[in-house]
Amino acid sequence: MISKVIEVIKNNKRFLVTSHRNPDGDAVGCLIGCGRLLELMGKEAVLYSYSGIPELFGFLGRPNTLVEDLDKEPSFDASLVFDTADPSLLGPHFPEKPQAGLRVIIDHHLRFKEYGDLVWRDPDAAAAGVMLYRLASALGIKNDRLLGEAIWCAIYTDTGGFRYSSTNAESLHTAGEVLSWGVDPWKMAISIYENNPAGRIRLLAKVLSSLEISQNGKVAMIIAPKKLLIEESLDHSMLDTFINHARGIKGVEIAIQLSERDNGWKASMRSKGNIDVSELASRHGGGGHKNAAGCFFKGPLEKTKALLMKESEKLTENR
Ligand SMILES: [Mn+2]
Repeated sequence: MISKVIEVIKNNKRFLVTSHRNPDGDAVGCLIGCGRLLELMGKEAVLYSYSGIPELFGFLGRPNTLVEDLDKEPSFDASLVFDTADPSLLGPHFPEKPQAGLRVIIDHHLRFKEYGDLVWRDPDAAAAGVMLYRLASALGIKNDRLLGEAIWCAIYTDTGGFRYSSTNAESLHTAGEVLSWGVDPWKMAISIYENNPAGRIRLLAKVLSSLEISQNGKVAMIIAPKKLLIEESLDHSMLDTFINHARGIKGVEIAIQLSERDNGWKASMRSKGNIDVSELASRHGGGGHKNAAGCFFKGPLEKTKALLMKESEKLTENR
């Protein structure tokens, strides 16, 4: 499939590049990295992220090709959509044909809702950023620090700093390659993991104080009510990775974080080893990867908690 994506890039001029809403490091890395890749090839790229780019990733730069509104944009030859397994995650304003042109989906999720005109999927890729690197290699683009930083950010965050089960030979090899383009790994680490607003650490303390562990000791749950974010004037992206503390408990095999949204609770799930939380998430209309998945609940907190505790405990016992 990569050959078809390469053909589309080579044979066209004007592209829309986008990724999922509430973008993580992989999504932002792909957005900015692909924009840079196209620029280096002399193509025209417009970058769009429905919910903007979190401040955390400001160190990657803010390309002037990033737009907030697609309404007035002339048509595109093709849209390159990264890291998005479900079209609803593109936000309500994502253009339909013909404005969007050929819709090309580049994704690495295990569970995928069929959409797009050309789909290149590889669940073995540790990050969509690895697939972006494959594209760059195939197109002969290398030795660019800005592209390298974006790819590094994508892989580094999606593997949790090369710790998650998705870490493999290719992701490490790719990271090694982009380091040789001038990426400074310490600068990246500081920017991503050691650059927290103080309020985020207070928020972490409050969220962790909600910790509950199941009877069998294998499921840990933490809760992030909206008011805690409001107190610290922080957005939801600041909750990212809190769940790893819950998963990091000895004996815990599944960690769940419930974070309050306007009309319900977003459940993030993380697992250790062979437990597939994407299966659990997909039962409730969500999706993700084997060890990292999510879904949404409209119901009240207590009911959602009880249901998820029960279902997760069952998952840990059925093995
Ligand atoms: Mn990803």
